[in-house]
Parts: sequence; C-alpha cells; structure tokens
Amino acid sequence: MNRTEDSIFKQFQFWQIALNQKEGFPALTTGVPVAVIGCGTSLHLAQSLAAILRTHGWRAVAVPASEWQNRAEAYLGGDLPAQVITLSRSGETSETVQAAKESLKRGFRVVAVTCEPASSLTQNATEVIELQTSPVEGIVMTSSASLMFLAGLQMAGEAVPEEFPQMAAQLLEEVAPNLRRFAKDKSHFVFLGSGELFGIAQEGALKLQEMSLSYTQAYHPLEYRHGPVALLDDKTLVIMLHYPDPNAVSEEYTLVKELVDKGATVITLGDHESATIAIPRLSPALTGLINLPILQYLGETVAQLKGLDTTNPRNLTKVVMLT
Ligand code: F1P
Repeated sequence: MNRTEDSIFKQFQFWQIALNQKEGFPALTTGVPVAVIGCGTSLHLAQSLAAILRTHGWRAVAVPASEWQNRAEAYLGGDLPAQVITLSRSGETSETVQAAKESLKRGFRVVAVTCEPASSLTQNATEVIELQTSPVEGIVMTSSASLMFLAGLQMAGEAVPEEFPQMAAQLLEEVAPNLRRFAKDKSHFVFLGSGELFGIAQEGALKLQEMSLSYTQAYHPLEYRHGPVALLDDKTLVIMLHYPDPNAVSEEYTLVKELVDKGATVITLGDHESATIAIPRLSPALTGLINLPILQYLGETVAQLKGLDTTNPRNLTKVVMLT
C-alpha cells in the first residue's frame, strides 16, 4: 500500500474523530447569507456544501476564493454582508488567506475549516474548525477533503449517523478491487452529478486528473448531451453519480443507456438495483460523502494502470501560493 492508498483507506478513523467534534462546531447565524469559499478541491467541496446549505434553508453560494477576494458583490450583491466559511487544508493558499483578510476588513464573520490550526488562515478567522487528517496524506487531497466536507455537512445541519464512517469504509473495501477492470485502456473520464452531487463530480474529475494526468470533465448529467458528448468514444469512461431520487434516476438511466450505445463504458454509483456500484439509500449530502473515497481511489487506480506515482504528481505542490 503506498501513502496515497493508506490515506484513502485509513481515513475513516479521522471521520469518526470529526463526528465526535461536532458539539464544538460554531453555529451559523440565522438570516445571514453564507459564502463558502476555497480553491481547487476545497472549492469543489464548497460547491456541494453550498447546495446542501440551500436545501437546509440557508441562502448560500460557493465562490472561488480569488473571486470572493476581488468581487464579492458579483456573487452576493445586495445580500452582503455575509458569513464566510473558508475551506483550506493548508490554511496557506494565497487567495483563500487574502479572501479571509478582505472579509474581516468588511466586518464579515469568517469560519476557517482547516487541517492546519497554526496557519495564516486561522489568524484571519473569527472561528476555527480544526480537523485531524491522516499524517501520511501527500500533495493530493484525499482524507482532508472528506473531513472538510463532513464538517461542512454538520454545520449545514445534516445528521451524520455514528456508524457512517464504518459503512463508508466497508463500501470502499468492497468496491476498490473492481475499479481496475472498468478503467483499463481508458483515456477520457467524464463525471456526472446533479444538485448537491455536482461539486462531488467536479472533485472526482479533479482528483483523477491530478493523480493520473488524464483528460477529465464534469457536467450535470443531462447537460453532458449538449455538446461535450461529441468527444465520447470507446476510450471514454463515464462515472455517473446517481442522485438519490427515483425520478432523477429514471432520466439518468436513460442517459446512461444512450452513452453506452454511443460506445462509452459507464460506471454507475447509486441505490438502484442495476447500479454498477450499489450504495445504500441515503440523503444527497450523505451520498456525496460516501462517494468521495471511491472517487479518490478511482484516481489512484488509473494512476497505477498508467504506472504513475500519485505521491509525486507532476507540477503540483501541497500549498499553492502566488508569489
Ligand atoms: C487546495 C489545493 C488542492 C490541490 C493541491 C494544492 O488547497 O489547491 O485543491 O489539489 O493539492 O492545494 P487548500 O487551500 O485546501 O490547502
């Protein structure tokens, strides 16, 4: 097991720790719009979290930290002032730190969700959620991403059952050995997810791209048919993250059939009998969380098929700073 695999497979003990921390998480202020900001993986988590917050009754938007820093009005306009949830594993990403500073200057509440308690971000936050991640996690975010998502779910008011980490761990163990046969000889990877799952689809695409240096795309399921489908061929692997809603599933299954007919291989993750990867019937938010480690391991699987070392990904660094 390399360090990336270790960080993916052994993340669930840290999920349990984060679950036990929830009493200490700050409560959001009622009636104040929420901006969830971050960069890269953290932005994709923000996208799903903002959708989840909206379904729980909050006015919420996800914004890339660089955009929030410079153009908050373009995202929340008349809704400002806001409360800001900043996601950053390192707490040192330049844009995220700048966006936190700018938010404080404007008098906004800033909640930092991070794995680095003594960071520039935490020094520029009104409150901090500190998460303990796998000590072997490398440049590519795996365990920390799931943890920040889990913390965000709890802030949004989503109930996460005590046994959930164990359930997710078991599912990953069952599914992991099967991924290789789907990914073999594929060079183009398309991740589809709707609503709360769109950010998770984007994260799956980013993870696989970073780890395996492959061409990836992410779309809302039915949007994929409007142009991008032109690139689909027999080298395409589509990963369909089914939305846990019977109506969406029937549309999504029609789409899957169409993509298979056009020559793609499709992996479906869903609570439907015919899903390639059967996951339990859960809320959309928990579906997103249980999907994350599987998508992380898919990235590692494709990297291994290509003989690439995910502990040393090309052109990437653990902290991205604008110098
Ligand atoms: C996020 C990030 C990752 C990316 C790379 C560098 O940083 O940009 O999305 O994959 O590993 O870091 P952070 O603000 O969460 O530390």
